[in-house]
Amino acid sequence: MHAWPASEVPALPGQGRDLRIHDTATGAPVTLQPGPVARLYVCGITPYDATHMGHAATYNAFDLVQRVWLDTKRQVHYVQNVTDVDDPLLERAERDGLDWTALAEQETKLFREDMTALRMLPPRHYIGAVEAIPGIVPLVERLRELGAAYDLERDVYFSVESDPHFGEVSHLDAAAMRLLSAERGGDPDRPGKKNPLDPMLWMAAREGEPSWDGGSLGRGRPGWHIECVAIALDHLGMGFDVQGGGSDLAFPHHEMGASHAQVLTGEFPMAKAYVHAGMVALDGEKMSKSKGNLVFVSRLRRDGVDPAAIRLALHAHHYRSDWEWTDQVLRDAVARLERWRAAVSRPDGPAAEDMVEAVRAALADDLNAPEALAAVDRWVARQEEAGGTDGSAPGVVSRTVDALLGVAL
Ligand code: 5CA
Ligand code: ZN
Repeated sequence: MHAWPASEVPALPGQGRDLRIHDTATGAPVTLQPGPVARLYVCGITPYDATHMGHAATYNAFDLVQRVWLDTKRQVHYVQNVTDVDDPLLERAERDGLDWTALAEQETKLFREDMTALRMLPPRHYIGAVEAIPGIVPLVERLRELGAAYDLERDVYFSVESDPHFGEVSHLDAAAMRLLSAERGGDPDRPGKKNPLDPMLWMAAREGEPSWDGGSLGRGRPGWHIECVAIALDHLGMGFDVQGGGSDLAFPHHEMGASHAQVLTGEFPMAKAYVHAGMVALDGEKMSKSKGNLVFVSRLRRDGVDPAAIRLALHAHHYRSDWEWTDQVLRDAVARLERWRAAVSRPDGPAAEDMVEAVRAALADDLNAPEALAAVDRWVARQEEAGGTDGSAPGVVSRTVDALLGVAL
């Protein structure tokens, strides 16, 4: 599928810094030193509803990852999927009397518009689950040959015990895994499984549901984790730099994906860092399509909110924290945007080199966007109080905010 258009990323004076980022698997920060091409996989949406602020916050975190890398003059090879066939999508289409493909297409289109408005850098490869099926089938067949997969009725399951590293992404105990597996698309209580946690790789065709030719697997559709693995291995290969998503994906999704990939290739690890964004809540509960407590990016845009203010609202929270969306968060961001725009629209100002370095340092240190905002705020305050004579400073500030924070002033 096609992605969305890229906005320009201006080059900045001086030297970018290597990204140090918290890795869920080691529970510690790691300094990533990608080659000339950094490799990033971020899990995409399941397109059955519009982009909400939780999605936007997660994609914002990984947009910052790219911007820090681009500032070090690396290229970024970024891959994202669209889970355009899965239970929740089929269920929503059924509930609303819609054709599931039309629903997926419509919501993916809106996601692209939202991402473009927010100036999120697009993936180089944007791949739907459906288009990935021809690549998924041989992987499942291979796992079967390796004895890492087994059939149950006509479905095919992955055996978590086939990966000696299983559990090393999320570090949860068996009881917690079982609970999360039941909550997040697994079926731990299905009789006949070797281990209750074993996830489905291939679901045999069900009456009234879409299915595809699966070669020796028979007709059916892919499981969720193998979808992302097939796409990541196809476009990035093993040992890529960052596997990203919200914290609700650490288990089972990223744990299972890592195990699939590690067993398939015999290599370890799948990714050098597993990076997870915190959950955005509304009225005290995680924003989620299934609960319906949502603030949509498109709704705010329709109400006339400047997408740049939405970005600033996202940056005001550290990506790893769980936080609550409120009207005040947005009001603060709107006010900040206005002040920043006024400050950079003057023809000169106080020198900005320190600010560039402070923004760089903040982002390179586990994407500390709130600290980056504070550094810009300090320059803006100096501009408001005393001004300055440096004719290049306003331009340097606006290019820094554009290149590193994705905000066009
Ligand atoms: N298609 C799968 C990934 S392969 C999926 O999880 N789709 S999703 O539409 O449910 O979520 C898309 C991304 O948004 C995921 O990274 C998820 O972790 C993140 N996300 C979902 N809800 C929130 C939330 N309330 N706060 C922060 N991030 C969220
Ligand atoms: Zn995924």
